[in-house]
Amino acid sequence: MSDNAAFRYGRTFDLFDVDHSGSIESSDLAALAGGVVRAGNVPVDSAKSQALHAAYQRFWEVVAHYADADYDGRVTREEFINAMSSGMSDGSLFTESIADAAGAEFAVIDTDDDGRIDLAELQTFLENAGLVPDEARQAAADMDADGNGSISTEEYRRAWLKFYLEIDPETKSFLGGPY
Ligand SMILES: [Ca+2]
Ligand SMILES: [Ca+2]
Ligand SMILES: [Ca+2]
Repeated sequence: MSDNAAFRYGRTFDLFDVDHSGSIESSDLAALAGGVVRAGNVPVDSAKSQALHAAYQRFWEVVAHYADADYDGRVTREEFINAMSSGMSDGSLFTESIADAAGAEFAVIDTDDDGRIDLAELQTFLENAGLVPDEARQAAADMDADGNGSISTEEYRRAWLKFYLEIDPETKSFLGGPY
């Protein structure tokens, strides 16, 4: 495993271990989903919120399937990095579950349901998630790969897959953000 890969897997682990317990659990993914729902300002009992929670739990099940070597319901940093470096991240289950989760997130951020995320919608979301306005503006511009002023589902999905699967030591977490 290259240093870059180790860095990226560790960064992803830190993103998922929301409660800093030293392992990823189902409850971490529920907390992540809750944060997205809050930042998106959608009701917690809405269909969008429920779809997002369900997608994150499916993602957790995929991670546990590959990585929870001792079946204790927790994926330690070592288990996660071992799984990522031995094929989990190449598997279609993993990439499909990321795409699935990204689609559910997209729906949360697309507040007017027009099928695209306007830069203003994304900036509002990112600021709610804790970014300062300059960071949010930059992150939104970076995600708009074709520069047409809005984020398509494809642009959103690609940004996430790139975060997980491509080597980018500069990016500390998703879009520089805290979640
Ligand atoms: Ca944890
Ligand atoms: Ca929209
Ligand atoms: Ca675009």
